[in-house]
Amino acid sequence: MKSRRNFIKTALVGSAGLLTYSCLGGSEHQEGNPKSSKPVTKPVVISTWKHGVPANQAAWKVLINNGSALDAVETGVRVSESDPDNMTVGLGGLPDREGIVTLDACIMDHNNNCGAVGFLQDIENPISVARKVMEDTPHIFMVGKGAKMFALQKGFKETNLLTDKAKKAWEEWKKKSKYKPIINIENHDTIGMLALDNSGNLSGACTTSGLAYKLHGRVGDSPIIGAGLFVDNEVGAACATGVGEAVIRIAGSAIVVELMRNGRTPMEACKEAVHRIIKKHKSVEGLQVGFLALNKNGEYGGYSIYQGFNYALNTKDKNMLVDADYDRKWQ
Ligand code: SD4
Repeated sequence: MKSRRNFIKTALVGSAGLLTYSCLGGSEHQEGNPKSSKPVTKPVVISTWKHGVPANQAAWKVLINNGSALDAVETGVRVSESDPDNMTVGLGGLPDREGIVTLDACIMDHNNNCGAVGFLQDIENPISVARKVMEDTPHIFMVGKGAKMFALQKGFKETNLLTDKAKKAWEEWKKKSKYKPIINIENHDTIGMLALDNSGNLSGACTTSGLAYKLHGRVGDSPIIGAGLFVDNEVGAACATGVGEAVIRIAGSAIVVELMRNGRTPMEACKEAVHRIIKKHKSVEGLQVGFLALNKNGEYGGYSIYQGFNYALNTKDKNMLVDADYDRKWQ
């Protein structure tokens, strides 16, 4: 929680889009969104939120060693999944209202191969289970007990994902049991990662513990191909973060990719998808959604309903946290 609060503070201070991130080796500063209009040098990796920074670093090592985008995104998001201090992904994720941590994840490669797991319990790295579903089964999406059984058969070990810190937060929440997600503070640190490798291939991964204190059994957009993540190697890739129900309603990530296919830049595509969400809801009060996109030329962009969404970016000459553009301020 503490690190997220710090992030909120940073995001607020950086309201004009100026953001400094000292851990980024070189403390780069970036004003606003570097809407790249020219192709950038391969490889490129982008991922949602500040925890994307260490995740990108792991992915980058794979990419600069000529590894595949697929290996890069899996390696990258595993960092967030295994970080007990990240309270919305993997180990240490906030539980549902019954106190049970349930995880959702999906992965997609440059050949439209994809794998996903939903409502998975007791397994620290759901993204790797999703990859096994993709590579070792004729299926795409496995959920619940079956997904866990499959993971155990594949050699994943059973882990208690509910850390003391998350348990305490849940016990505190139970006192009032009020279900009101607070935008940019709770519930919005899913990691979605998109990469373009040296061979020019795109892949993506998305993993989350979902909305904190959700109803037991609820699954959001993150493991749904076309909603939380979509990759089309001819065009580009996109992923989403925020309130999953809103993303699913417009097939968010698939729409972003289609908009890029029709000529939009990644940022324009994300913006248009966000506007579609706004249009389809009577009110978006308290409803945060952010999209991130990367096209075949290595151009990238992000856009969110509310201010505060940011993403980590690595290219050969950039290593930074970028404030995404947004439709409105949230305070
Ligand atoms: C969900 N989209 O389960 C996820 C939550 C999220 O950052 O993105 N958190 O709806």
